[in-house]
Amino acid sequence: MDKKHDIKPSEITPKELYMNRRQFIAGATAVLTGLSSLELLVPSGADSGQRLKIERRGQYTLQEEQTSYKDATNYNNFYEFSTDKEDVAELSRNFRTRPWTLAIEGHVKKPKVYDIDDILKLFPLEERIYRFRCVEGWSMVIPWIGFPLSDFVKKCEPTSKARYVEFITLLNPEQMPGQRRDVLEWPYLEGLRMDEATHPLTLLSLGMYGEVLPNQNGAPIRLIVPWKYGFKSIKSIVRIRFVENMPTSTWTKAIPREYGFYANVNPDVDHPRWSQARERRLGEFSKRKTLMFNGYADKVAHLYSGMDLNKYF
Ligand SMILES: Nc1nc2c(c(=O)[nH]1)N[C@H]1C(S)=C(S)[C@@H](COP(=O)(O)O)O[C@H]1N2
Ligand SMILES: [Mo]
Repeated sequence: MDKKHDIKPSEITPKELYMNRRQFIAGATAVLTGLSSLELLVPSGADSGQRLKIERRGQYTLQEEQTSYKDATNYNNFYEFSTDKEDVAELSRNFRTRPWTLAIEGHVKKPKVYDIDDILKLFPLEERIYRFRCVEGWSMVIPWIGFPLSDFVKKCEPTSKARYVEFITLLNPEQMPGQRRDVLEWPYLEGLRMDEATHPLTLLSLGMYGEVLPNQNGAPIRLIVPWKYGFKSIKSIVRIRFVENMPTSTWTKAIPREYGFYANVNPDVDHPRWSQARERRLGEFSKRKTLMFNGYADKVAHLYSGMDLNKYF
């Protein structure tokens, strides 16, 4: 076991509960004093379907046919709720996404615990239509709403020691029934190299199809890295940590020979148990060819020049 990166549930739960309680008190105080805030407009986060305001023109957005909202919201990998993709929507229906905080930690000059509604006010949102490819062989085209992670990274002022960024999902077995089982090690973890994290394609997403993220798609805030397999796009993030050494990722730790840290979409490097050459778009019958870096090679291939992609898969 990799001790350094092994976060025990006991290290996280009490603090998370503490933060949530504090946020709850802050919200209640706002109600009593008649302060209006976005938080009051979005009371419990159970308000699925709330429209999000798009404030600037989306970069790198595709002109490709979008996956239907129904398919995108009823076929989900989110093991915190279920390993059955068709059960996640129902099991996450009452997931509470308010109050919600996102902690920035590690090698930064500006560590801080942000309230999700303050994040919504701080960063102008844009819509970006991206391809999304799961390592299992299905794909989608989704109109995400969010902002570049690089905007947030800049605000945190990472020091020269920050070479990687680690992302951590909420740990809350009471709300997330899948976390009561040992199917994966909880909380779900992911990581990116600093240049990947600050690449302009990399998003923090808070919505899709014009609305706040449905719970099953990773509400209230998730990562989107469109040139990598879907498991890198970690959902329901509560913590972002700037670190010196390559962090682990849940899937890499679970099965290292099948899921590497990089996880770049690559039709030429097969998964040990299946080919990655083709994919099925949700809603389509026949398969299509998988594109190198999921079609984003012209924008990201340089990040990996000189690297053996068979070794660093
Ligand atoms: N916390 C967390 N994030 C996660 C997962 C998960 O199980 N838990 N599944 C990943 C995988 S394998 C995929 S393909 C995408 C699915 O995202 P979607 O449901 O929005 O299509 O989420 C990724 N992020
Ligand atoms: Mo996936």
